[in-house]
Amino acid sequence: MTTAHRTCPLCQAVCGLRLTLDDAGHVTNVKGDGEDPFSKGFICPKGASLGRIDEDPDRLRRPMVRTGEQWREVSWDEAFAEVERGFTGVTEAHGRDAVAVFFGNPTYHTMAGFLYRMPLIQSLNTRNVYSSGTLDHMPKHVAVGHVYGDPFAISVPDLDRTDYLLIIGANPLESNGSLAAAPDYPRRLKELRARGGKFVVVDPRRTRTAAFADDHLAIRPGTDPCLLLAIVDTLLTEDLATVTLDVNGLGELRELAAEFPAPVAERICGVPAEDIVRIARELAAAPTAVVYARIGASTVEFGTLAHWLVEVINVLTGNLDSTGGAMFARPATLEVYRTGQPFRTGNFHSRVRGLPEALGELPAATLADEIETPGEGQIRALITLAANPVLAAPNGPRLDRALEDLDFMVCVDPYLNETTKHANVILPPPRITQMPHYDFLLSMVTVRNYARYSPPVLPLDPGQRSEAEIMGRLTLIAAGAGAAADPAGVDEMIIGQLLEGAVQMPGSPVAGMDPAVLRATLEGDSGPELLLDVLLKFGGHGLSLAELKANPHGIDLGPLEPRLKEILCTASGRVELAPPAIVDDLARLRAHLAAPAPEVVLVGRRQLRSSNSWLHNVESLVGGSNRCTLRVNPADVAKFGLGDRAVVRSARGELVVDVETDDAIRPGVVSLPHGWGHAGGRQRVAVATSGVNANALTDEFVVDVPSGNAVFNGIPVTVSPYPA
Ligand SMILES: Nc1nc2c(c(=O)[nH]1)N[C@H]1C(S)=C(S)[C@@H](COP(=O)(O)OP(=O)(O)OC[C@H]3O[C@@H](n4cnc5c(=O)[nH]c(N)nc54)[C@H](O)[C@@H]3O)O[C@H]1N2
Ligand SMILES: Nc1nc2c(c(=O)[nH]1)N[C@H]1C(S)=C(S)[C@@H](COP(=O)(O)OP(=O)(O)OC[C@H]3O[C@@H](n4cnc5c(=O)[nH]c(N)nc54)[C@H](O)[C@@H]3O)O[C@H]1N2
Ligand code: SF4
Ligand SMILES: [Mo]
Repeated sequence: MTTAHRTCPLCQAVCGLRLTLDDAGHVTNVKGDGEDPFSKGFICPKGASLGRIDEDPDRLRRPMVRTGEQWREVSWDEAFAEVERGFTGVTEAHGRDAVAVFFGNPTYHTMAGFLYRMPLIQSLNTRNVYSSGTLDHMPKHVAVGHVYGDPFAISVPDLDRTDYLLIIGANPLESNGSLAAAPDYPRRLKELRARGGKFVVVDPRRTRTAAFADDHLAIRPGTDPCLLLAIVDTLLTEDLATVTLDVNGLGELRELAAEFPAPVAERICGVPAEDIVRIARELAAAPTAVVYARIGASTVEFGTLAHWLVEVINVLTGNLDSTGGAMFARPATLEVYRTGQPFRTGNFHSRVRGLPEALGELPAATLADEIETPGEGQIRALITLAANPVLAAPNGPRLDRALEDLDFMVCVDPYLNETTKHANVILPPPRITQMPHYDFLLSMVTVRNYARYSPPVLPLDPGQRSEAEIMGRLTLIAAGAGAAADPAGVDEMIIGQLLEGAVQMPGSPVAGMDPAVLRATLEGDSGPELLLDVLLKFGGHGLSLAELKANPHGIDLGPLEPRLKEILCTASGRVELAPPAIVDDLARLRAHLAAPAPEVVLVGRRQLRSSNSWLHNVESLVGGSNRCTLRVNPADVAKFGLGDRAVVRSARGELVVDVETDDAIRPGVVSLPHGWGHAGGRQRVAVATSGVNANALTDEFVVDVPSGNAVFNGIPVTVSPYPA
């Protein structure tokens, strides 16, 4: 029996886990790591199932190649040679833009997903870069990009010190938090209360988080910008604002907000005006307060407007970059993603729908258009890395058909599932316990500064390839270096670039030094470890890999501290409260509000034991409360005469669903979780679960225009009994 410690990679809470393994290397027990200074022993049912997830017999262990309907296992060399053939065939015949790449959610949780993303994109040299970013948080990047100049100026609620937390469209008691990494939300929210604080939830459903809150406003989906504008209007007309930062646009903001006083917002949002005014006054009066918004205010038609207004309110109440308010974490690794240049979108546009690029990506909502529409630049090949867009992207069934028509597809994924079944080659990464782990991206959004490195618990099997090597080889193939080139060359190239940048940076502690001398001081047993070492050494806390290895439970790096001055990079040097690129989108909101509101709208929900589309193959995580059902208010069940099942129709599709009566949901709103409807793959448990693909109802033609983000909440639908 051995004990190993590692960070759980399954969600954004970054919990430390303590694994017990038997002599054969099987995980026999998983507990929260009580010695982790951040998670202090917290664990959820997914973390507790890590062993079952890791040893799932349906996980692919060797590369797979498909001929027609037939799959066969092949050697790694054969697989990479096949990838090279497919890739060069397409680029030689149709050019670089004919190859698209799609980075899915788990790439935010793996070292390889962070370290090799840019090298792969650069060597692909295609405009067709897609990710789950445009299914999730692109509105946040675009909003903060325009307000602070830096699209990575992502603040988090200073959860452990705030006196007042307004949560908009997030359900951290089930999701365990998002873009605000905070293991054990329940404890942290209890502590907020215990110190005399208060928290309020805005959500069309009385979620577990809302039920636990002091106050719950059951808003009509998609209308948050109006509620937030009414809060801004109250703050400004009642003279409650305390702006402590240098800002532009206050006058314009006052005029814009005046269009949406609380009584107007009441009619649009279905939230009483006096509640809106009270919340505004409470936000202003609390010693410290913070507004925090997630999916329910992001994957909506006006997600960028909502996220802009969240920033505006945090600035107006004097809580941005201030203790107990919205603060920026200081990660331990070098923040390579910050360019210091003012942000803009639309550096290029998508070919078919003319949608603007954001952060170098095109919207996932237009991927099917780009595959199906003939002409110069049509996508003929696709590389997916940890992505299941058939279940995750709007109008998934259309993508399912479009993927069928590709000339070549390669997937880096442990499963043969709804998306990867279309691949010509599947390259499986190792098991979780065989991977090193460091949260490069999540440490940008921790509610306390914190660092933890987890070396692999188990070695690779003979001949197996690490995810870093897989991505390194894809990078080399795309660069034309061939399937046999040594991927260590990619690591050395990145290390060289980082060291070169560091010695050239004025004021850097290593300015003017010889990169080769610095290279010799780096330590690490693999490419990712060497890269982590260099990023730590030039990072904000001056750490090293050796120090992290000496502290296997993680290192607490202290409470968040103000740092907007370092991050702010607008052209004006001020916080832009009314950036034209965002304010212009209010015209679209006005036009939307002028049309009649639909009688019923669909929203999603996250489930404690799911992780988007990929944990439904583990028996302990499905069944019981974790089912794919349509939640309907009893008044609507009666109104539409529903029985156990119902037909839900939208502009894009229709589904027959199991109905669950739920008085916690607002009348006129129905909720269906995503990531279900498993079909056509080799995940035996998942395929046997009932459930439907919620994204058969979502509409790829409706997006949040400034960010191109997909819309999953507030979808107009009709609901009728089944059978009729
Ligand atoms: N257990 C579990 N945890 C997860 C995941 C998972 O699948 N399962 N997924 C992970 C991922 S990828 C992410 S991005 C995060 C997301 O983390 P969260 O955003 O906290 O998760 P959701 O449950 O999607 O919460 C969105 C809430 O918004 C509400 N809502 C819907 N429409 C509106 C609206 O128009 N306005 C308002 N105000 N609210 C609305 C929904 O009812 C829902 O309760 O969770 C992560 N964690
Ligand atoms: N209707 C609706 N749709 C939604 C949402 C919603 O709320 N409602 N939420 C959206 C959001 S926020 C997100 S983030 C997306 C998520 O959607 P995706 O980005 O597609 O992510 P997942 O469904 O989590 O899993 C993607 C794939 O990663 C594979 N995988 C798991 N671990 C690893 C690994 O270590 N390495 C590799 N290479 N692969 C791995 C899995 O087998 C799976 O095939 O869904 C979006 N879709
Ligand atoms: S809350 Fe998230 S990080 Fe923590 S154990 Fe559960 S899945 Fe893992
Ligand atoms: Mo997400």
